[in-house]
Amino acid sequence: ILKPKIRKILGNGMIEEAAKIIARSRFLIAFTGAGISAESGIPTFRGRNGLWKRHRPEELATPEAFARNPKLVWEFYRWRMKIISKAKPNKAHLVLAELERMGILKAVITQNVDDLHREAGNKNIIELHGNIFRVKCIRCDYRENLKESGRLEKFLEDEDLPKCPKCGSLLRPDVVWFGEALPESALSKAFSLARRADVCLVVGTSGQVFPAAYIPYIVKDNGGYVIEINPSQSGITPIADIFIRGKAGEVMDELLK
Ligand code: BV8
Ligand code: ZN
Repeated sequence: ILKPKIRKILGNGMIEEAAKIIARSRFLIAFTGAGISAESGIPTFRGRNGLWKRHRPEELATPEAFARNPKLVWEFYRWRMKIISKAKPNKAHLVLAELERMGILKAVITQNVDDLHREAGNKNIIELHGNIFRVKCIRCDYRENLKESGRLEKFLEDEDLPKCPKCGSLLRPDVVWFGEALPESALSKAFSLARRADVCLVVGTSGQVFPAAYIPYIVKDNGGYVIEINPSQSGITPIADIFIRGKAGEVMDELLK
């Protein structure tokens, strides 16, 4: 792994440094994970009280799990959809929207399925793992964004297995499960953005899920800077030029000051 150019100085000595690098950047991208939504009240996956502590991902976020027990998988996703539909973007999301409005942030590449970057006002968003408010048919090409179609409320009250209005087959969450390929167009767009970026702001990811976690490595391999914000070290920290130990909402509030 390429040795970071700047010594990692923990704490907020780095916030000014990071703010300068972001302000001077030519092509800034953000790469976000569940941690950026933690302060919006959405549980992360691998943290202390993360989702995968209480549930086993192999039982809930794989095609085999859905084939074996669609009812259990839909219970899990409806439960998450209820929490996420009540969640609001936090300061970290809002700062990314502001950076895009200022013309500094070119794109947000997110692993999150919670739609909070869109709610915060970002326009150029790449959703590598899909979107929890979208459902798709397991058989035909039917897809529906329940938020846009206004059917979300009713869908969440329902306890039955949702059926495709076109062909009657089962509907599934339009998210990427383990063992499934990421959407080709999203992945290739994300990789080309990462190759163009001179700075990548990595927020709230443990950096353990691939191929998404390659994004900061690609920026690094192309001579770009990696700035990471996370309360604890992650799989990305070894290649971060700047590691700011802290919560996304709090640190990013400082970034814009
Ligand atoms: C693929 C679904 C191939 C949607 C998710 C062995 C066996 C099987 C598979 C593999 C294997 N080894 C590698 C693999 C591949 C596998 C993988 O990477 N597994 C890992 C776990 C080892 N990847 C896949 O299966 C991918 N597909 O490879 O397909 C293929 C190719 C071609 C053709 C066919 C097949 C698919 C990966 C996508 C899986 N889907 N979720 C959903 O239900 O949400 S994964 C899940 O993890 C989420 O999508 C999430 O986005 C993603 C990454 O997690 P993070 O976002 O990083 O969240 P995490 O909880 O881990 O970390 C939170 C961080 O926030 C922590 O660092 C914490 O410190 C920090 N934090 C906490 N509070 C705050 C904070 N930060 C800032 N502020 C705070 N306040
Ligand atoms: Zn169908």
